[in-house]
Amino acid sequence: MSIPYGQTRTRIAARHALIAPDGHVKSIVPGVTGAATIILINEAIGAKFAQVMVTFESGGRAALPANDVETAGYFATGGGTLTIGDVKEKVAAGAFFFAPAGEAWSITAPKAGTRVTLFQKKFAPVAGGSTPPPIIGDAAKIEGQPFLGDPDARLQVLLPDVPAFDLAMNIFTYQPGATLPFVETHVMEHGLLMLAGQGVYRLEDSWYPVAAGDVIWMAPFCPQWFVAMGKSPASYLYYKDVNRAAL
Ligand code: UGY
Ligand code: MN
Repeated sequence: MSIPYGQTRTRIAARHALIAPDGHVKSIVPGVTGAATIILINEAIGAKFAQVMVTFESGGRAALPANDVETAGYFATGGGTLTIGDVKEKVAAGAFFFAPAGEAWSITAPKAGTRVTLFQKKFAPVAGGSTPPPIIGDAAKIEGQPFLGDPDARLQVLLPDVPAFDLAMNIFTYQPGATLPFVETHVMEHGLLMLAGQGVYRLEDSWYPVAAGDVIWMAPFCPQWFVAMGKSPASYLYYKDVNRAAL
């Protein structure tokens, strides 16, 4: 669908944002070469994490150093070689990974057009707590569970939901007509990428038509609700900060 001249569906509000693909502008990011890198969400918008989309050319690579930042990633298309510390695997579309703070990681030999979404945050250690391990997995092998009892709204929890992890990365898939069961308002922040289908997202007091490729930022306490619409299931990948003390 072509966008009328001088218009966009993108909306940047104080406590939420809808970022439509027509407005993307590339950034040069140290460690990433041979790729189009779009910083979609970060501290500049008011978030406490970053959401970055990297689309590789053949011969591209991403090699990020060990520091206090942890990264969760998802391969929407393509594939390549993923290395986290001394763990190395060939991965394909649907692969996900977690690179803990303190581990260098890289994506090398990507197929041309490989698109990876990265969620990054500074790890919040807990005194006496353990540190999360590196993870490489395949979303196709993670069964979607009915969300609050609804078999038409299924949640795949990609990373272990244990106290060592201070972030979650999930995939939510809705049959047409399925909804979030109520308007959620919670302390956790979200970054979201629509992977497939379409629907309407409520963010605070605005309702937005959304479709595959759209990105959403929800600040803490942003009231949120979704209904899937159209003739095929809608699904989205999302980030959430979890498992840490209130103060
Ligand atoms: O995990 C969540 O908070 C999820 N139910 N939120 C959302 O899909 N907007
Ligand atoms: Mn939520």
